[in-house]
Amino acid sequence: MLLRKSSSADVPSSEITPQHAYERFRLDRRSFLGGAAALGAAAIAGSRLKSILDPETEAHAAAELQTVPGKYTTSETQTPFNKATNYNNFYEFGVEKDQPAKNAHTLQTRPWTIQVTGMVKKPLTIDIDTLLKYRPIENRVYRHRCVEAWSMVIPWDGYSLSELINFCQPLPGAKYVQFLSDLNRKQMPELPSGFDWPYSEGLRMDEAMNPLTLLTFGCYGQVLPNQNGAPVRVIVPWKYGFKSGKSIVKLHFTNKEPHTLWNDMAPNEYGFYSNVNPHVDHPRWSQAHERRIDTSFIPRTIPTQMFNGYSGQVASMYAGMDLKKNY
Ligand SMILES: Nc1nc2c(c(=O)[nH]1)N[C@H]1C(S)=C(S)[C@@H](COP(=O)(O)O)O[C@H]1N2
Ligand SMILES: [Mo]
Repeated sequence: MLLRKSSSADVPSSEITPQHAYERFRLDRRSFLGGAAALGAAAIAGSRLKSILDPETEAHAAAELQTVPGKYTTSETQTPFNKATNYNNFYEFGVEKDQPAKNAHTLQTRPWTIQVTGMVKKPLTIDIDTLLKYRPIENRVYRHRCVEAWSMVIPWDGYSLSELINFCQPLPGAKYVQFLSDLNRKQMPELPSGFDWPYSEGLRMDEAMNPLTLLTFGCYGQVLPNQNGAPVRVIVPWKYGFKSGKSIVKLHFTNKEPHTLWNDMAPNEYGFYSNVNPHVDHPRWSQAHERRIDTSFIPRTIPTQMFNGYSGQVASMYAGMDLKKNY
């Protein structure tokens, strides 16, 4: 609806790109945010002018999201956009780190709906553009720690997943939520065999409701690049990156621990919890340190923090649990 491919007269045909559709979308978001609208008009004029003067900014400016500053933001040096969008795990588009950036352009992110099923009072199918407008989009800079012992610092844009969960009203018996990613073999010509697609992940209900858990639509103030999980993904910053499913099409509420792709593949290596924990090593490598991918030419090796540095927000959820057993 908002992202109609327009051939409207105000845009020269040479410039009809999805970016212009995004610009229209950005205007719509601004009207949703009401109070921010007045500020917005000047900003748009400014960014238009900038993109005319500097074609380099065009691609970036076009997919901008209107965001408000978020909580839980780290001030650590951010990973540059180019690194965060060219070094990815998104196996549906190839298993090498540089493949998603090359291949994920085939993913079509409109129209896109998210289904909410299982143990909820209000099962629903919701359009991505409705979801985008449901709450103001916050910018939150999170540490992002892959189980492969590298990490980034990424400014994500979204709102707490709890906002959507509250809307759906889980039944008292719902103890877990499963996240299913899109599976479209036509749009995923590199889909590797040997995996139980679609990608699936899950959280315990209290983890899903934790305010840190982010329903994520963008990064760096822009809509998510496809390789980062467009148009919507989950970010669970105190867990290893694989818990943060990309390109989500379904949330399923259940009373038992859902199956997850990596846990099915290698249960001794990838537990259901997968909290970042420097004291619990992966069977094949240490988790005590990580390679921080940021502005330095060669990634620095730094100590890994318990719960990726989010103990204050999450440790109480695991009180009394043996985290060596529940890895
Ligand atoms: N659908 C899907 N989601 C996924 C993955 C994947 O292969 N497919 N990889 C996971 C892993 S291992 C990590 S580390 C993060 C990477 O997110 P990023 O590429 O945006 O940094 O996405 C996670 N979500
Ligand atoms: Mo990962």
